[in-house]
This record gives sequence, structure tokens and C-alpha cells, in this order.
Amino acid sequence: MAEISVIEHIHSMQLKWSPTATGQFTSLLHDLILSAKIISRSVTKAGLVDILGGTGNINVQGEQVQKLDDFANSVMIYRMKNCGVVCALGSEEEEELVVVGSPKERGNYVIFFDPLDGSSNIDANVSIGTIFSIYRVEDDTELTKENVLRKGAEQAAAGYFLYGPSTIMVYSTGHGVYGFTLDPSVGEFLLSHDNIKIPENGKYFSANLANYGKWSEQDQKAADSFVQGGYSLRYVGSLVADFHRTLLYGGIFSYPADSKNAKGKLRLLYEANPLSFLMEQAGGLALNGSGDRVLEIVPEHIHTRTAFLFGSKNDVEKYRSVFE
Ligand code: AHM
Ligand code: MG
Repeated sequence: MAEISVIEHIHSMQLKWSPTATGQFTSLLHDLILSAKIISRSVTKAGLVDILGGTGNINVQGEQVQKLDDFANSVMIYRMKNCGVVCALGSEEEEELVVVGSPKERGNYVIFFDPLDGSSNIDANVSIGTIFSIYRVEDDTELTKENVLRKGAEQAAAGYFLYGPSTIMVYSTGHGVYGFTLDPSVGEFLLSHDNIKIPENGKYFSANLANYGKWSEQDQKAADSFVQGGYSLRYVGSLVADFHRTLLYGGIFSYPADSKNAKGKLRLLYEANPLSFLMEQAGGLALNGSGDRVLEIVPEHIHTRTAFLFGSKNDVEKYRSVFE
């Protein structure tokens, strides 16, 4: 069987869906993939070199910054700033939007990313990942907050890299979801999951049940229906890993608002939006705490948070039926 590399795949999708493309997008993905390979190399060696543990700093979210978080963020910022096609970027680890290049010479892409999702799991060798969300802007678009912080439905592409037993890349440009596994012997991501579709029903329920007492009565009832309804519990605590399992096996993930996080914990621009884009492309649902599509939320600021419910169509509908 001919093995298809991710760049070959992106190129063929471009020819099919955007035949007049300039090559900027392929170039952006190329640099994104290079960043992930560099991060993956360090994640794999983490126990051998002095890169585990905290930096002693607290980030913009008020969380401890791990050395690997810091490293992954610098790799992503450096590559995205220098790839020549990005005009603005937003990272979980940066307080503000970073504008890149001069107004006369700038690329047409805005990227948001969580450089290393699941940081609390780093030192325990549990799967972590990098999540990205990409928007296209026209040459003459002024890079104001209103023009840059757009709803997720307008994403040009989204995806993630999962650093697990193998390193996997999953992406979508709005024409299906595709997965690639890094083959270390050739240093390339090769197509391993063609046109992924999530099963309509699953058997796994995923939530931080230790927060149960802080949830609304309806979220508690919805969770009860799965816990008592023959589902198995799965919760890694790395969103990207919980998402990947749900995408492949089906089931449901819920991180509702609670009395501690009134607007939810997970971040819209670089966690919920890209994953919702993939989930819908795979045939599943992704909703906020009001039961509306995450992809329709207009962000207030770069670190806007949201309640997040996603998974198999029938399971998400079952969860929401409690709210009717
Ligand atoms: P991070 O991006 O700083 O790692 O934080 C987000 C993580 C998600 O990966 C995960 O779904 C969630 O936080 C886990 O939260 P909790 O520990 O409250 O269950
Ligand atoms: Mg995260």
C-alpha cells in the first residue's frame, strides 16, 4: 500500500477544495508539524533530560508553568512568528494576542494554540498534546480584536498533536477528519485514520466526577443517567487525550460550569473551538452549557472560557434531554 504523508494529504486536499490556493496554508501546516516533531522529541526524552517539573512561574491562567509547557510555547511562538504566513497568534501561555510582521508584509493566517494541553499530567508520563485553531484573514483586514477573535464556525482548519504511546496528528480543513501517526523511522506523519467518523452511540462517560457537588442539578442528573445507565467511566484529565478516545470509540465528555468556574474551565479559542470543529466534522456534537453549538460563540477575549459537552450524537442528545 502506498503510504500517504500528511503534507501530501494537505496538498491533495488543497488541490481538490481550493485549487487557486497560494501555498501559504501548506507552508503554515509544514511549520506547525515541524514544531510538533520538536516538542514530541522532548516529550519522549522528558525523563532523561532536565525538563520535568515546574519553572516556579505562574501563567496568565494562574496555573503553575511546567518546564515542558514553557519549552513547547517557545517552540510554537518561534516557528509561527517566523513561518512568514501568520499575521497574529494567541497562546494559552501568552496574556495578549501577538501581532506578527509589518502591515505591508504579512501573512493571511491567524493561529491560536494550546502548546501543551494536559500539563498536570506531564511528570506522570500520561498523554498530553498540542491543539491548534487556524483562521484566514484578507490582506487588508485590520488586526483588531473584533476582526481577529471570530466564532469557531469560521475556522479554516483545526487539529491537534497527541503525544501518547505514539505521536498522532488529527486535522480537518472542513472536509472530513484525518489522522496521521508519526513513524519515527522515517520522521514523517503517515495516514493512519482515514475520514474519521465518531460512532453515533458510545459506552464511555468522561467527566471530572470529583466536581459533582459543584455542578448544577441538571448536570448532576445528566451524569447520573450515564453512571447508572451502564456506561464505563474514562477520564484522563488531558482534554486532547479524552477527546481522541471519544472521537475513535464514541461516548461523551462533559466539563460543565460549576460553582468554582462559573463560565466553565476550558478555553474557547484554543481548546473548545478547534475540538468542536473536528467533532462536528466527524459527525458528533459539541455544545456549551446552554445547549448551543460551541462554534457559534463570539469570543469576548483571547482566554474566554466555556462549558464544554461533546461526543456521539445520541449520547449528547441524551445528556441534554435532562435540560428540557
Ligand atoms: P491545561 O491546558 O493547562 O493543561 O488545562 C486544561 C486541562 C484539560 O486538558 C483537561 O481536560 C482539564 O484541564 C482537566 O481539568 P481538571 O483537572 O479540573 O479535571
Ligand atoms: Mg489545555
